Amino acid sequence: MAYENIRLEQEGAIATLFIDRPKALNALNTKTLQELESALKSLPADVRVLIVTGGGEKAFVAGADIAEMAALTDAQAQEFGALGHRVMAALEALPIPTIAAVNGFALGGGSELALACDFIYASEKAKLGLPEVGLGVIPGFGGTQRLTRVVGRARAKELIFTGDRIDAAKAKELGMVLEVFPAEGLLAHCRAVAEKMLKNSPLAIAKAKQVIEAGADQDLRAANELERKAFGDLFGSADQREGMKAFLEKRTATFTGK
Ligand code: CO8
Repeated sequence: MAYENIRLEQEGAIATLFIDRPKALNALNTKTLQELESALKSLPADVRVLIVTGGGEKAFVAGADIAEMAALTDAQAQEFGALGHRVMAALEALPIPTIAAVNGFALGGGSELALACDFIYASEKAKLGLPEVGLGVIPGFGGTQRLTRVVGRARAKELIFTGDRIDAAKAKELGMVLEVFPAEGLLAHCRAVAEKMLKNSPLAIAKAKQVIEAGADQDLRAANELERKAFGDLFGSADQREGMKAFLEKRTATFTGK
């Protein structure tokens, strides 16, 4: 399907989703969010890792589109916020690993998009932040909640109340970003990590992701119960049989995700 503001490129089982509206630093307007929603819903079934990054040289995503938001009524803002939340939730719910490759500005909705991925790698040029209070609003695509779960309440409050723009090294120190790479090496590194994951059982990865996500909002006892059940459920799957058989036969496993 042809999109205007995003681009999906697939190489084997790895897809790279570019937010590609560089003239507005990839700002998320309604059309871009709708395209993202549609692309995430119709991701080809053979995609097993998704990398999300920004088109152009300068930005991952410089936020929600301020020009569009400036004119919204309360009701329209609720709708716009709901659309953004749906996109972030759809990304988070994908049963495959998602990696944000933050290649430049990731501000407001841009940081929120990155935080909805499983983890974030950044280029040395990246600048992250949640500057919404400087516009008289608050993060509206899940930032108050996802950032807090990653960096803790005090750091999240510090970042959100100051609106500070932080560099990749600082974001790594806070645990928002896992690793920092020279700009030209960022996507290659993401792909190398994706290749490693492709060697493992997609079914087991999907289960691990599901349990990590669902368990994060529960107490330890309930969360461990989710793990116990998911672990048991994997027995009898073709991937479990193949993974263990391959180990015993001292060969590389060939997983089918079944
Ligand atoms: N929205 C719309 N247009 C943008 C945005 C944006 N977020 N960011 C940049 N642009 C546009 C600029 O207006 C400019 O357009 P033009 O060339 O037509 O003037 C073009 O992109 C290039 O930008 P700059 O000239 O400003 O480039 P600089 O290198 O000078 O600065 C910055 C880069 C620092 C990234 C700067 O553009 C900036 O500060 N952008 C805004 C960052 C920001 O505040 N982001 C947060 C937005 S609020 C948000 O994301 C809320 C999310 C939840 C919404 C929930 C709604 C219910």
